[in-house]
Amino acid sequence: MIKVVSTSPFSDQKMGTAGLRRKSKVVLQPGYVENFMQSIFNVIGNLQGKVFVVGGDGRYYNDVAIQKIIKMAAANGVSRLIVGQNGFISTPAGSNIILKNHADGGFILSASHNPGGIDGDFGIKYSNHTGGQIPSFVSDAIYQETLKISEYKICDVPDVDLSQIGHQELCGMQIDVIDPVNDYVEMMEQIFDFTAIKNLFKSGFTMRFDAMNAVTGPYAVRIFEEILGASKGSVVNYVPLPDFGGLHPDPNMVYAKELVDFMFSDDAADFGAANDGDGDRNMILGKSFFVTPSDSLAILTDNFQYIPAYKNGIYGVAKSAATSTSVERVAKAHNIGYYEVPTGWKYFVNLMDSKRITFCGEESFGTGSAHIREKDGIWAVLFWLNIIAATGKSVAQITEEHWQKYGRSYYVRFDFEGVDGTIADNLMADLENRLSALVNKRYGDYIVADAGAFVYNDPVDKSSTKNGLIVRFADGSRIVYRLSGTGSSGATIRVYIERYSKEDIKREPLQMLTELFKIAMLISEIPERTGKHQADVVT
Ligand code: G16
Repeated sequence: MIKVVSTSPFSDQKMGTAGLRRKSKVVLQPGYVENFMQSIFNVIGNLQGKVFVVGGDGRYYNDVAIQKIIKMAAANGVSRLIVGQNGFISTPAGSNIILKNHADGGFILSASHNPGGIDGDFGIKYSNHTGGQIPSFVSDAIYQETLKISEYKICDVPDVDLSQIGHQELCGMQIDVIDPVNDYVEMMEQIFDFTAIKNLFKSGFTMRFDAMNAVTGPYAVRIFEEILGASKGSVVNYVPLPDFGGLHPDPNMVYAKELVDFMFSDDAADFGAANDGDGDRNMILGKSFFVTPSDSLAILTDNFQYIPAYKNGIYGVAKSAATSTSVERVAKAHNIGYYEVPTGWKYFVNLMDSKRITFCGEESFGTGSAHIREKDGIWAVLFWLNIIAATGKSVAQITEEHWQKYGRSYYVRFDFEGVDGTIADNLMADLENRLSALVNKRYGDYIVADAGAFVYNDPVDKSSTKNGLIVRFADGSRIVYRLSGTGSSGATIRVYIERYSKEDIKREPLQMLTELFKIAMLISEIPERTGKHQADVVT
């Protein structure tokens, strides 16, 4: 039943920040998924005895791609696959299933926060036995393999029924279809004080969780409504749809508009939150109040003592270089380790495995801990609920008290989307060349203290990664420039701007950053080179 099919390479199967992401129509090309998967299997090598986890966020083509992967895994000699019922598994739940089952890795079919549907994006995230996504040297090897692949193996059998939980066999491979929500709920119950959160809801506390028609709907309904007692209807957009109901499942102030409008209205709930397509990102809101992901990481870290799983102490904390420096001040105050890594959750994995850090987070709406090796949207929401339950304070109170204690990093990210790839590459290369000459230069009130590329030397595997350019000013303000690695067409230039204030903590971020934005444009020549004077997305 094993068929060997001849194929020719695609030249564009290089993984980005988190796996392979392409337009759905690109992935639909005959052999596209097959070539990519066979390249992975070839790089892994001997698959006898190996166990993998497979699932996805339910987006368009999830159902087709998962059948291909199952049949190819069987043909390539994989011993066992653990598959989410109906092909669904969120990214954090997948990481947990890999770790819990000591699996050799897993495949989550998702383009994360990118829109889905035939005109949207599709993607494949590949994790190894750590439960985290593979390091760059492995993805580089896979890319090389995709460039020379000439055949793939597939079991020539009808589709597997993934609707029923249980065991089955395919071409000598065992398939276990599981309810992916169960294990995840069990893990959350072990981390947080569910009794305190139940009492919070009993006292009349209200929340709205927007699952954005994506994978976390069933997890959120089970946890927030059925177990913790949030009133029915607290979770909205909870049915995962192949095109996310036309939503752009990116939980930020722009794309989670429905939730943001509600939370800034007179009818707002006490607490609001959203997750993205595959459930690893989160956004936290209070009544007419938004918490930046950078502040959220700092606040969670500062309040670890309220959480049963962390109350006895935490290792250090890490953030991506582009994330604001809020958490650095918390790390100093608690005298714990502090690390800055390139953008990409995979860079946290070694730090977690070597017990250097417990918490980590990124400006891109990702927060998580060493309970798994991916960022975790629902975990972050539960963490906030647990702090609120323990302190009796609102989201705004908790955040404002944090600023009073530590000062505030005003922080905004500006995205310039759909830029021609060559223009973006040249812009970054030229900017890098110019940076050292900027040191000591004055721009209005700001003097450049230091400027250069961000280079990370991993303390565990000793690899070195260059990612983004940083301009630091004498007052601690920063401008970071990066090219996004998660888009599926054109280039996106991200400009992250931060300004710290110890006392002046209640101002409008955009107002506080007006001058720095002008400086950022001047230094980078973005308007002249791209024709864009304003960012397409501001978060
Ligand atoms: C992925 C990575 C994150 C990264 C984000 C943004 O998230 O896992 O570590 O911060 O992309 O990357 P970029 O700025 O390169 O677009 P996700 O949720 O998309 O898998």
